[in-house]
Amino acid sequence: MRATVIILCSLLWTQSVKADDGYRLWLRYDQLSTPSVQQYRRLIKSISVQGNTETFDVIRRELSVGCTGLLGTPVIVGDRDDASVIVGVPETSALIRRLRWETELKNLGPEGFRIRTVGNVIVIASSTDTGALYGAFHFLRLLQTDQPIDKLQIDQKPRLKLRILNHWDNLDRSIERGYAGKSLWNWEELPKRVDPRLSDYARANASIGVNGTVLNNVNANARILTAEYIEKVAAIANVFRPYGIRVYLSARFSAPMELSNLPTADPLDPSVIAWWKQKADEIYRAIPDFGGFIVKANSEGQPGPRTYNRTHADGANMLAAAVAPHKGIVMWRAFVYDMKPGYDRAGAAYENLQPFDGKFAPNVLLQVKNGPIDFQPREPFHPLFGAMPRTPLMPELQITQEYLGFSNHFVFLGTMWREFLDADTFAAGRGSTVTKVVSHQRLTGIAGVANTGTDRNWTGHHLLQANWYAFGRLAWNPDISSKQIATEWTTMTLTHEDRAVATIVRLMLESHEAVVNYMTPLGLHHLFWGGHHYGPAPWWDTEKREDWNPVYYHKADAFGIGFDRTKTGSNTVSQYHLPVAQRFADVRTCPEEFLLWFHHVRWDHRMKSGRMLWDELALHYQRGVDWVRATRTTWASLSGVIDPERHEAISKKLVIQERDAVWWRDACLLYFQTFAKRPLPVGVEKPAKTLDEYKAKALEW
Ligand code: GCV
Repeated sequence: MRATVIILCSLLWTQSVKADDGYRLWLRYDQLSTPSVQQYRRLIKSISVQGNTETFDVIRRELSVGCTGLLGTPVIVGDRDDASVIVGVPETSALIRRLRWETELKNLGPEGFRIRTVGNVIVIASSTDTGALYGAFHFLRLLQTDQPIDKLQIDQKPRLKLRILNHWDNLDRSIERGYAGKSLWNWEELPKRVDPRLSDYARANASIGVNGTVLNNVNANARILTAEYIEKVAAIANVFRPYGIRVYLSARFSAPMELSNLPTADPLDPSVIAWWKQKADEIYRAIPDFGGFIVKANSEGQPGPRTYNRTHADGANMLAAAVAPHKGIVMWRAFVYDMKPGYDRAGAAYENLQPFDGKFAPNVLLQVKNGPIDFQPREPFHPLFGAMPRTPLMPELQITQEYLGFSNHFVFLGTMWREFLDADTFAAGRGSTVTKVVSHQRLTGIAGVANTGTDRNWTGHHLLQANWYAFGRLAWNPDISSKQIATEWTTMTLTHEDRAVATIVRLMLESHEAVVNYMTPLGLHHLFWGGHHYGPAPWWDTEKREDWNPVYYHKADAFGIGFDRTKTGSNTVSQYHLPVAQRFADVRTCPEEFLLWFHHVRWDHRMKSGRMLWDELALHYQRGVDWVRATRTTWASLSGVIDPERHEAISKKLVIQERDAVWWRDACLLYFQTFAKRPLPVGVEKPAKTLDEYKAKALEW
């Protein structure tokens, strides 16, 4: 008897750890071996998807593949009324009509859904087929994460309306700040051939509630707006539509000049206004549900309304008027930092845009990066959040890891985004968190700069799929905990083994702090090698703009280190509401993780630990390295629980991460030591190379 059990167990084991290339992401529907599968088999005998749109076809396929795979028994999927799971909308399902849920479904909105146990039947209902699709994915997630399904009482709707991935993809298929291969959009082959992978991309997004994709880089090429490319974009839109995903484009502000030889791109010029209107009409003829435009204007060399002495609001509103008749929107980026020399870049976007609060058209959102500089490993929240109550603000997060070790370093970004969303702006008193600010506007949304590419595993590093997943889950519900996201993702993607799940989740939750420790602890920022932003170069001072140089940000000198943003410095701390501004401005109350962001502090400043700043800084760097080493050991102990292919690929990445963490620690400490002129404290390892060696050659990825 015992022998049989063991043989059975090991059979299941081998099955669950067979090689996997990661392509299936979190949508792996391998047979479950958890106790709950008995209940699932009992309650899911047949499924009826009641509706005849392409989206209902997607639901049918997904539930069929998903349930058959997970349960390990064929599940009949049809449209009969006597099925054990029924999916539909009131118009298509007699059963759902009989339940009289019209009011509730209406309140849940077009993307919301209800999942209820009604007698012996599980009903997945919505007022639209897209909502039903989200419900179907939610239901599958319940099975994938071993949740009971006998008494279901679920009502859900997304908290943010626009949940959009921004692809910084160029037309030659390179990706700006992309580290997972080439662009998924094969412009040369389109529209004739559409890569089947695009449906898988759309499917993955739909499973986490992402409902929009900006196809091209915000550093935009005007060609995307030509008839030739609109046809290609339309072909992609056709693939995405059944999955509830709209396409959006980055619009180059000077396109009328580049494509039609207009003498100007002045947003108040009638010929320019007419050009954009015609362009919008042309796009909507090809793509009736086109989402709208995103614009990077007057930033890092991009054209914009300022060139013509017009305001950002003039530029945004002109485009907004062109798409408004089609219900399109404009996402105007707040990443604007051209200011007079000597100005603090962290305050520039606020200076440029806050005065225009209330001046933007109703279909414009201002897209604001989470922090005031540029996707650093840790930044305080952007002061524009809470400062523009009459303008919809849309956070922009960076899923791709431009400043976080590309696709080499394991860092779960859910915790970083949680920190940002939970930050209290005090805009309307205590509790005015970023989540609250951005979810209580007339138009709501969130954007994430994608980390996907043509790599077989999509994101270049298996564990970084979790960041794509986390973005979608937070966009759907910005209050969901990092632990929940990490647990869901791990269980769906890597293993169902409880202890292993707990271990991996712990590592995920610790990972961001660790990376901050070995890159930019205590509020340091932008210490990166110029251009590629991979390794450290705190000594860098040769960029043409002052604020592209690390020395501008850390300001290390014989006295101390850090950027004084208080009254004695740039005073951009005053852009925050009270009491946040006060708390950040006082060196005694400023959270230590932001100390050097807001203050220039003496090397021997006494920290909360009782240590002096220099020692504390050095120990943070060491702590980061120690974490990566410990993680390598922990990861090694998980071999056998995770399939060998992914286990080994992740192990290899951790080797690189350790090399890099050591490099970061040594390069930064050796350099800062030239100012601090103090020995490394006990517990910090001696650097492997000299400072000159670190300066001579960039860290390679
Ligand atoms: C798309 C940073 C990046 C740029 C990026 C820019 C932006 O500066 O380094 O690659 O350009 O942000 O967000 O527009």
